[in-house]
Amino acid sequence: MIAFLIICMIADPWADGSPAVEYGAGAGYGQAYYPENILGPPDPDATPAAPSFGENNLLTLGKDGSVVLEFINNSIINEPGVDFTVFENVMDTGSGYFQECAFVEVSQNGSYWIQFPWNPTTLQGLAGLMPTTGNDPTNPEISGGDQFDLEDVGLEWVRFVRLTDCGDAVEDGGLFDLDAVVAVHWSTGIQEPPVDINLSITSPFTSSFTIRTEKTGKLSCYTIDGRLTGQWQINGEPATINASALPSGVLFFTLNESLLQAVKLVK
Ligand SMILES: [Ca+2]
Ligand SMILES: [Ca+2]
Ligand SMILES: [Ca+2]
Ligand SMILES: [Ca+2]
Repeated sequence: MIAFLIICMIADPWADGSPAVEYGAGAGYGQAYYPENILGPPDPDATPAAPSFGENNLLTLGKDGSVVLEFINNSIINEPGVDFTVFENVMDTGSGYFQECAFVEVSQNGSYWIQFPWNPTTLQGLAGLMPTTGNDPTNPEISGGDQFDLEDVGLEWVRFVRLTDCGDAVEDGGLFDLDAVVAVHWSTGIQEPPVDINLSITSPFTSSFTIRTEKTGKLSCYTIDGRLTGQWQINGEPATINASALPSGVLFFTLNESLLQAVKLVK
């Protein structure tokens, strides 16, 4: 009971650590303040017309650069609606938003990642689209920022979020500057990953994926509504599997007792 109370006292909705960063071309801004400048709440002084700009609040990832945030004293959990929000220093110029975008992935164990699907026309599903309001960052109705629902990737909880600068994949304003990632729905219970880390599938994939495992068995693929869409015999060696017949979106794979998820992108 005492341990439970202590955990409740120290737990918070903010990201708690950053176990990995890879800078790309043009990075540098904010590195002297990393990781503190991307942990905790977003810049409380940010507004849409005057967004955050200090190096003590922002980290520029650089072209194709990436950073991992870890939630240590809390997990982000899936409840109805938005489960976490990413804050960048998006500016409302009066005639539109100045946007610098990043891909968003989530993970339960920090080694197996699922990317949020995104729309190349509207850019919905990326981070770096919506300004920070300066209001309560844990309330998605008033916080601004880019909001994500774990329902969209079929996960009930995650402890890691990875942001990757979109580089040349998206026509945006330039380089993504991360301010913060904040849990909206969260739990103090630290959950152990159910995924067997000796089994992995490349995600996202388009026409084929690679499965790596030391096990043998029947690999089955299901859609999010439970429809069986493919089966393959696995012999314990890394294998590239033709996935052109699989539908796009979130897919579930089972091999013996292990359950994995992966995302097939629209071709
Ligand atoms: Ca936390
Ligand atoms: Ca949700
Ligand atoms: Ca920016
Ligand atoms: Ca910050």
